Amino acid sequence: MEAANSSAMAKSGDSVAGAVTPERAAYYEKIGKKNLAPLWEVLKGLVPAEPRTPCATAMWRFEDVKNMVLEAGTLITAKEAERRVLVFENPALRGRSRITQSLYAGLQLIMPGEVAPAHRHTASAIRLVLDGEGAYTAVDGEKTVMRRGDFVITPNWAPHDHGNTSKEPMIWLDVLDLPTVNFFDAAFSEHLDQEKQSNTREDGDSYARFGSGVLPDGAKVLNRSPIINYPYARLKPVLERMEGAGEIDPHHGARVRYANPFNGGWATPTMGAQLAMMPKGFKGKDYRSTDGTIFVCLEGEGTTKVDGETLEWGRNDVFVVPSWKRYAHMTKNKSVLFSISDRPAQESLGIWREQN
Ligand code: 1HN
Repeated sequence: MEAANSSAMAKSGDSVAGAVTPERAAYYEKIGKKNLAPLWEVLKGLVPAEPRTPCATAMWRFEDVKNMVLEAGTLITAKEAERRVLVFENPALRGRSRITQSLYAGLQLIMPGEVAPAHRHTASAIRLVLDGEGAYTAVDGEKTVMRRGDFVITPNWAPHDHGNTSKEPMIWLDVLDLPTVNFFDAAFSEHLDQEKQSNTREDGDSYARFGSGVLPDGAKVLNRSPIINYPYARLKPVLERMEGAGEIDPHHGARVRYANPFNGGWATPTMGAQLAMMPKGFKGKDYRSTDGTIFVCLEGEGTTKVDGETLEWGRNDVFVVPSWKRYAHMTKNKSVLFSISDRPAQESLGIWREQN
């Protein structure tokens, strides 16, 4: 097998070694039987001169996906499904439950009165609320009611359950580092005895304690944010302030990072999220970085040019820009774009790069 793969790689132009002569082929066949393979036939593919992602640029319009996930609401309950989610599958990575090589993303629906039972897993999750208002998530004994635009964190191994006590369906984007955790073969999960966690902390406790410019004395320093919910209502005025003051990055607009208050770093060690406001008529400069990035339009309308392809986005549309593809945003109206990627993981490995 190894020998056959090596010759296929050679044909695709990854060989540094020239032709696979009959003598070499026979040799590859012989060593292949001992689970050995010649590095020189695959070296170029293993150490490309620059990133060559198999991931494709892709976009999902909320108008389409909303109706499809609502239809799932007539076919299966949240309890039966455990989580009723449509997975955003990168069109070039179908069947692998991922939107980029390292990240999973999906659209979750919870209908009025439903409960998504308590469980925990080693993958970290974030949620960005897109539609509806008033469902809650409970994380580690703290319940938080979610509103549109809220950014909610479920740290790794934290027990979590969701419920919808409102009268409307609630839809949010989930992003998890599942492909990353599974890549390391480090995944565990379990169900909790109680379907719904009992409250051990007051609602809003983590934001009050850690999101107010102080840190409680003696708080244990964590490598991820202790804040469960970063409410959009608190963040939008920050963007307005920056934009109003002209603090507008030529590529990204007026942008903030969802920060870990302990160290100013990213909210989770594997996934980093940002929120950017761009004025009407913004013409962003070209940018690229090694973190394939998921974008969500929270407000406004615009276009993003990715390697010559133009994506047109509006409210709640989701799109993905693969690693190292050049992109530039332009807006028709004042817009707010959420983005998330594996940048913290890459930074901790010292491999993240950007080019302005
Ligand atoms: C999960 O726990 C949630 O808690 C959503 O809402 C999506 C996808 C795979 C594995 C666990 C949730 C998930 C998930």
